[in-house]
Amino acid sequence: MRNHGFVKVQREAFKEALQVIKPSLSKQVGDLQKKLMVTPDTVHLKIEERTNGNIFSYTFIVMPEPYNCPVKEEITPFQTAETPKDKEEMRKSSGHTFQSTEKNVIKGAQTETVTTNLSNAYASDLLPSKDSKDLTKCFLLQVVNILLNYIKKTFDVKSKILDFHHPHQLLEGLDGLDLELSDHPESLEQLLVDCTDTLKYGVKTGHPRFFNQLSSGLDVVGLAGEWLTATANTNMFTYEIAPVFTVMETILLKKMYEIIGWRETEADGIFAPGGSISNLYGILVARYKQYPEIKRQGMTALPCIVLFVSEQGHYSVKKAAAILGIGTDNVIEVKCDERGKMIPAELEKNILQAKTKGQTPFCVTATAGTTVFGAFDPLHAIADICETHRLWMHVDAAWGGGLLLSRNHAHKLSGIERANSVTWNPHKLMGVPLQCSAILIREKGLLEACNQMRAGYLFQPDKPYNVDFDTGDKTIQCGRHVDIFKLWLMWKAKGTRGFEAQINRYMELATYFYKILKKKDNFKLVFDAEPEFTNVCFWYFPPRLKRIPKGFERDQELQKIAPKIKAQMVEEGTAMISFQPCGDKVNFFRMVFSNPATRQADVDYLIDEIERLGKDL
Ligand code: ABU
Repeated sequence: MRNHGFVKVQREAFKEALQVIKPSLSKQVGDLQKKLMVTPDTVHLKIEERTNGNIFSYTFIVMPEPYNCPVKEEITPFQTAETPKDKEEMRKSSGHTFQSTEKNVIKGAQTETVTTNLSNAYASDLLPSKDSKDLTKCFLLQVVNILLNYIKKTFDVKSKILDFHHPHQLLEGLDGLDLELSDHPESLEQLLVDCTDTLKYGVKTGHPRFFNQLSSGLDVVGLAGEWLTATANTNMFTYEIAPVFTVMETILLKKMYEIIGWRETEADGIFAPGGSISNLYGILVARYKQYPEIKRQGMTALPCIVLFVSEQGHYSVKKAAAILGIGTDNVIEVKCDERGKMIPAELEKNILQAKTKGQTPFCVTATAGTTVFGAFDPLHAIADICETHRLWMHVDAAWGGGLLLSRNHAHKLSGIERANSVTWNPHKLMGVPLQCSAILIREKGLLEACNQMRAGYLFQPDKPYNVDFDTGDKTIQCGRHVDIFKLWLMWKAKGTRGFEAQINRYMELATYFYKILKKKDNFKLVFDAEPEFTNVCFWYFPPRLKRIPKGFERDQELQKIAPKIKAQMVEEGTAMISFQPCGDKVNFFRMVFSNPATRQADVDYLIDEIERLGKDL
């Protein structure tokens, strides 16, 4: 019999478990051998009875927060298997022993408490297996219960963001969590334990004090959308198999063109797997527009083409150049001002220099919301230069695109309407569950012309519907995940104004944070001016460092401060914030607001926490 990491249980926990088990059974419990496994989310009680050489085992999963719907309880004795071979034999001979009745549901004062036995049931006993509706329901409700407990903890500011372990510890296996795969099936009970433990050792990215990434938060409606999407389990390449989702995509793309300021009849787009791939699309289409022969003849047909991005632009632009055979040497980095914005005069200078060298400029990638500083490039000035030199203008608004929904702040992206293509990730500022990223192209037809391969088995022109909705041949993929439904559902739930309110609040929090730091003499802002976006970059100076004069020696020490504070923060699981060096600036923290659960009190907490962890460094 597999040991799931049972622990000796505390008296209180055992009593708690017994309370939810049938009273008649709990009377007998004293005569039996008992084992309890307690995880933060469940209490597993395993009882073994040895009679005439047979071992009977009863396993109960007692959920502390039971789901509120009728599920069955079944306690079915079964002979335990000692080895994987026994287990397989037993499985073959018994079929599933789970039998359900509507009786014996134990009701607490407020909610219904459910126990069920899944230790002897397997995935093959679930639907579509015959007579398995009840078991399937029971299993899935248990999963939902595990997820609900996790969601509740996520929003509980007192719960740890993570229970940090090193990779080798996860590889070796932790108490109750064994990541190795076996040749034999595990019970549904074990799968539930695995689900619980997977979440236990993960990171709660929706926790109010998770500030580590641009994408954070846990939107419950978005989550519901993701569940539905997984249930539908279809593919976006044709209307034929994703009729509702492909039409939803068209509707959302239209909304995004309108928000950017494009006419729907002209524009085109697709949802892609992340901002980097969306940027890849922008550059791919830019090159195709200028050199359609690339599709058949490849790079040998082209001159030495070059593109431009600011030194604060996203690294995916270089990645795209490498993938597309352009080469990273042919990505020219344009200097930024002290706020991290591309300097238009530098762009112009770089374009002229490239031409003098015999290179052929074809594209400029401007950034609306840089990853570290949250800077917005001056889009009108860049558009003017692109027009003068006939260059494709791509705007990477993966991070900043959401700001277009705020009437107070949309002006920071003024000029985006002049772009030829735009990357916009609703999974960042808009808080849509990962992943959800769009590439939007101002000229209709280019995406398809560039990527179309006309696979006869998918894109038959003689289908009984408007095949314009078979969007799959516009993409560089074949199979495409449905990323649209969660965004559509969230938009329904919030309305455009709901997104706006959420985003305005992030901006207010960023200003609040900035103002506090400005008053504190042990913190120093990387930029003195008010934040333009939700990024606020800063250093923390422990008292010891304040005594060292500004210069190389102090920088060497300062470089170590943010990593040390972060490591301790992660170890204790109290908060998460990212840090990085940038150019000549040694490691500094990047605070960022995109988490709807964050309140002012969490911002205050973070400052206190950095001081607590850093004061003696
Ligand atoms: N550019 C991808 C996201 C980076 C971040 O979350 O910090």
